[in-house]
Amino acid sequence: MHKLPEIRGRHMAQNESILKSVSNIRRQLDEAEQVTVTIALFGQPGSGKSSLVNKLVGQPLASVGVATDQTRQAQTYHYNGVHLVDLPGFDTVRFPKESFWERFKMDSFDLFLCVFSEKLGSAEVEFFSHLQKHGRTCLFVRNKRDDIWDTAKSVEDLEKEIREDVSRLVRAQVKVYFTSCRDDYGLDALSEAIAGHLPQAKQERWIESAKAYSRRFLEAKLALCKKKVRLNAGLSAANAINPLPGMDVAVDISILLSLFRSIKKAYGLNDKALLTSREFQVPALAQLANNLIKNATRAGVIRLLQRVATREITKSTSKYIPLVGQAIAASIGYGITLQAGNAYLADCHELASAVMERELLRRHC
Ligand SMILES: Nc1nc2c(ncn2[C@@H]2O[C@H](COP(=O)(O)OP(=O)(O)O)[C@@H](O)[C@H]2O)c(=O)[nH]1
Ligand SMILES: [Mg+2]
Repeated sequence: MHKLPEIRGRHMAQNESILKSVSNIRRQLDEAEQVTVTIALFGQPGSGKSSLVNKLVGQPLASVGVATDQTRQAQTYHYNGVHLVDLPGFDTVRFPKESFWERFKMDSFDLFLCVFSEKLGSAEVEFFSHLQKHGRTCLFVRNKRDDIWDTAKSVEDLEKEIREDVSRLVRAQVKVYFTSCRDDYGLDALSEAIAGHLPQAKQERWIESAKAYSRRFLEAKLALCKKKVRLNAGLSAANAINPLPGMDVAVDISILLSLFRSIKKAYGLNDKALLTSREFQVPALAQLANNLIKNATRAGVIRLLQRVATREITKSTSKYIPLVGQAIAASIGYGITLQAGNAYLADCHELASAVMERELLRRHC
């Protein structure tokens, strides 16, 4: 009996520590959720800006091949915290250079992409010099690399000429990224370069939202999602409001549900594509694709949790590294939700990797 106050004291301390960890996790997740990446694309109509927008995020956001009116407004495309802005022509009658900067809030962009497919125009050169003056970062993207061809010269020589020509025109030694929206050439290097020019938090937003064109990028997505699973597992276990039938464990299923959906989104796996795209209908992948849809429902989350719970309950929970606060990490609810989250993530990663291997194979054939 005399031990009671001490135990109660320990309980209170534990509760306090849980509350503190929960608010820490929530803050971390909220902060990450609010991070956005805003990238401007500029360049001649027909150079492939709309195509690049779609390719970079892997979603059909912009209409391709639509003759663009140089005097129109800026066009913004949103995907999962990434905003891609197709800027109108610089220094036109409607948007003269004097007011362009303020009008299109140039200071709000994280990065600029100058997209061209022919000789760089004088408007692009002038706009770049404004960007330089304001200390803004601009990457040069020579799109339609598949069109670079000459009977007398190699593609490498032609690329070198283009690089030298751009550097001469903008009077600076600049790197040129060669891309093709037709065969996906160079999209991996461009996307990685975009990530590399962003500060840490924005880099994570980019990695989460952009389409992966390399195994390395896919691995970076995996690492980010693992971190998300860990944090959400902690939150779900601490928020325990849904008892799992037949088990002495409760978790917050809605947290896991939205976690699963955000993982699916990070891998660009939307339900419509999973159900209809030929990509996922090959026998080896169809079952996996189906599971990803089924498991991202309330019933699916519960099923997955129960499956891992039976296994986890018999194991010691002490092995969990207390990354999200000692008390939560030691709980069985945390262990189960962590395992379920990682199982869902592993399936998404496996499917995305299989699709990427097929894409890489096609590209190198
Ligand atoms: N061959 C080739 N055509 C491309 C490439 N990127 C875009 N296109 C085509 O070029 C045209 C203009 O593309 P679009 O993205 O609408 O250019 P925008 O006017 O700059 O937005 C369309 O017919 C595209 O299909 C590419 O890398 N290679
Ligand atoms: Mg366009």
